[in-house]
Amino acid sequence: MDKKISPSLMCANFLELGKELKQLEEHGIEYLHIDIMDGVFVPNYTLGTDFIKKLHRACSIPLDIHLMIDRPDCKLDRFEFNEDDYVSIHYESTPHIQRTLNAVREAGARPMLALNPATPLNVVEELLPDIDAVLIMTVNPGYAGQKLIPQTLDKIARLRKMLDDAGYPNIEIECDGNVSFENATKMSRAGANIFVAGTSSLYAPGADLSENVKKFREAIK
Ligand code: S6P
Ligand code: MG
Repeated sequence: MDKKISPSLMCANFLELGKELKQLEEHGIEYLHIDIMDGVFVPNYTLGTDFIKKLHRACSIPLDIHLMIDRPDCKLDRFEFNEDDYVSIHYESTPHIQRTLNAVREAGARPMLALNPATPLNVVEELLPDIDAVLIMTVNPGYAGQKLIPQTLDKIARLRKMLDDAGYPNIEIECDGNVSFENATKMSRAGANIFVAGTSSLYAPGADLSENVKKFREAIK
């Protein structure tokens, strides 16, 4: 499966965002990861609905919208989605996960199921026809700059096998949290193919974004 990079825009330099987006487009970056937090599902606030609209107009890269919000089912209509955008829904964030994933599809986007580090993989089994991807959180959601939870590497490998064995080889696996260059190689080998790149790689302090994109591509080859 093609390996794809999804830079986490909450980690970008907002004072230089236009320039950074151009660089990402020139490098053929596949997705832009947009963290939406509501201070309830996770204890933090980040990006929002207007930012998504502006990105849709300013940039051709599809969005990978990570909803860390309570009851996304009641709030989907506040968001603008394009057909190539991914929208990830946390298993614990809504009482009827299957219905909410389908609501994402009906809203015109691609549904991704998000699993916290402690959420077991067996919840995926009943949702295979409803999803295009699974997001494996490799840290607990809420903050950039955390440390990898080591057992999530094996979780990626077990998920890839489960998807292939069940006849769903096209369901993608994204990983998010401390995807450093070194961890990205391990995640890629375990079977992930979309990588959220934040402060531990593309946006590491003092480093050059273009150089880091090249280094990241090498890491996930
Ligand atoms: C965390 C959020 C992530 C972070 C990303 C930061 O709740 O969902 O998308 O922005 O993990 O990357 P790093 O390399 O600082 O962990
Ligand atoms: Mg995220």
